[in-house]
Amino acid sequence: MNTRKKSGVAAAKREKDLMRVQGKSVYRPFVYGSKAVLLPTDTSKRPPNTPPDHTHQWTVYVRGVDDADITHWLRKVQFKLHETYAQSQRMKEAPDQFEVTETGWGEFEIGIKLFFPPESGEKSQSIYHQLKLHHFGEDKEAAKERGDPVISQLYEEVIFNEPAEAFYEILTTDPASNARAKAGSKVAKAKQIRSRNAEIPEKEGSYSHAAESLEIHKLKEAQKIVDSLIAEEKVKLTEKEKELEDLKKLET
Ligand code: SLL
Repeated sequence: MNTRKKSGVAAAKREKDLMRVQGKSVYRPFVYGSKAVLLPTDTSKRPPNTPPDHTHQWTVYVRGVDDADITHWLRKVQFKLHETYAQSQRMKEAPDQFEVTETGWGEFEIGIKLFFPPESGEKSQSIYHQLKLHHFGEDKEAAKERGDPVISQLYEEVIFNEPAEAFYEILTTDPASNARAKAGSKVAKAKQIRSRNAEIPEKEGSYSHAAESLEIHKLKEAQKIVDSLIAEEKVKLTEKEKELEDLKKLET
């Protein structure tokens, strides 16, 4: 009897937890991509048992912006490699880093499946990353010359529309980082604020407010050009309309 009552209470709690927070959308930013370096040809300097035809070592990853902790909303990541790799599906679960390091010779598309905490009630989401081993873009010759690693990284955001109550709690409070912050670590506190905040970081950085302001400035400039083009077209249209009027008058 008692157990039935208890399970009834638990079921009611589960139901409440899965209720959705109406009208709220929570955005969580992250970066994903790959970094590749050339392997030395000297076998003594290569990682042990590297097949002779492998030319590069690479890492594919999913991370928080500026390495912010994202494990409260991202629980597991599955990387689907090319079938030439043994066990091509690699599941990475926190506290492991969400990354896979391999050696190889070719570029291919990597499937990345994001898994959210069970209490979120959210389905997994898939994204795709094109592994890059060779330099690309404008600076590619110079980058190759310098022997830079080949980095291909993208910024992305997961949107949780009307998240489940329990998940909304998790998204907006983090007991682990709260505890660290309480323990007096300034870094932990700063990290907590950064990772808890759906906003773009204030500081300098590729996804900062400074970068955002620049982007807004560029968009405003572009808007001005578009506005002036529209104004020109309007003038032309008025002229054409007048011409048409005149022609009509001539006809009658
Ligand atoms: C290509 N379509 O032809 C691609 C396939 C496959 C990459 C790339 C190593 C596999 C192994 C590897 O680099 N596979 O361990 O043998 O470029």
